[in-house]
Amino acid sequence: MSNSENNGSIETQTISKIDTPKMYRVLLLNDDYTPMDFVVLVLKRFFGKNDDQAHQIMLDVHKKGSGTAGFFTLETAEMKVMQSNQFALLNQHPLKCTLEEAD
Ligand code: TYC
Repeated sequence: MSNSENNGSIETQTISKIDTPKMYRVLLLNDDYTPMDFVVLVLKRFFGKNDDQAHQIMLDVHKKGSGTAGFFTLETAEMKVMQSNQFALLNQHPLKCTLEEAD
């Protein structure tokens, strides 16, 4: 039953599991060798960040060891991880991207 067809006055707030797919956090991991500008480029190219956002996230990862590039459904998260890791490999940087289930 949808929220609006409960033939009554009280609007229920039931949201089915089908409507709320699990979300996944895509993480960037720090390392000592990948140039900062390359990390910024990855965030802009694959995660749709602007220059300021990308710099902020990169610095956060640099200081804390890891940081969030974005939240996506599993298919999209897996694709972003693959693209980022492949791009890093191609450019011979050790940058690693991974994903985890978000809560
Ligand atoms: N720590 C790297 C450096 O000092 C920069 C860096 C930031 C690398 C974020 C990876 O995910 C990363 N050049």
